[in-house]
Amino acid sequence: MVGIIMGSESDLPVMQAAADQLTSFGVPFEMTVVSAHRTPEKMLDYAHSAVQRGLKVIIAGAGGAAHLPGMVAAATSLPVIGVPVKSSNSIDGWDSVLSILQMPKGVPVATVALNGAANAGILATQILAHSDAALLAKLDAFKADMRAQVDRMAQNVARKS
Ligand code: RP5
Repeated sequence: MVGIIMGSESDLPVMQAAADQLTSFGVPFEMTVVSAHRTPEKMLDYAHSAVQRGLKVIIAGAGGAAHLPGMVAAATSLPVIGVPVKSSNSIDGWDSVLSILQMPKGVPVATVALNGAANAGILATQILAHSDAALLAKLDAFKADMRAQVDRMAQNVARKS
């Protein structure tokens, strides 16, 4: 239901977190490498065939001059979540953040934090959950877990002070 694409295999250590998050919610996904600059035709084929292949959301990660998320968003009407990757060819990550974030009006990319692939997995699940009550319940449980973690941290801090 979710397509995870990245500009290079070198993005995998970051992008794996999106896959892990989807796995934890039981959301089916596919994951592959598609490069906007090195395989532009493959990128367009991927975007154009996404709906027929049953995808509902695309997560796209890339580093440096990161055109993959924006160009995929230009070629499909599915929601695209962009993950800026701090890659070896990145100056400091801002290049990737800004090239994914600053899309022109009409072609949005829901941009998460630098290397924030886990949030991309959560956001994709939230998009799918609006029409899936079981998935919404899993997200509610996930948020309850986070609340419990913070409660435990508060108790630890109170004990130490
Ligand atoms: C981008 O260039 C990729 O998304 C990756 O983040 C970066 C470096 O790619 P490699 O040189 O490691 O293939 O297109």
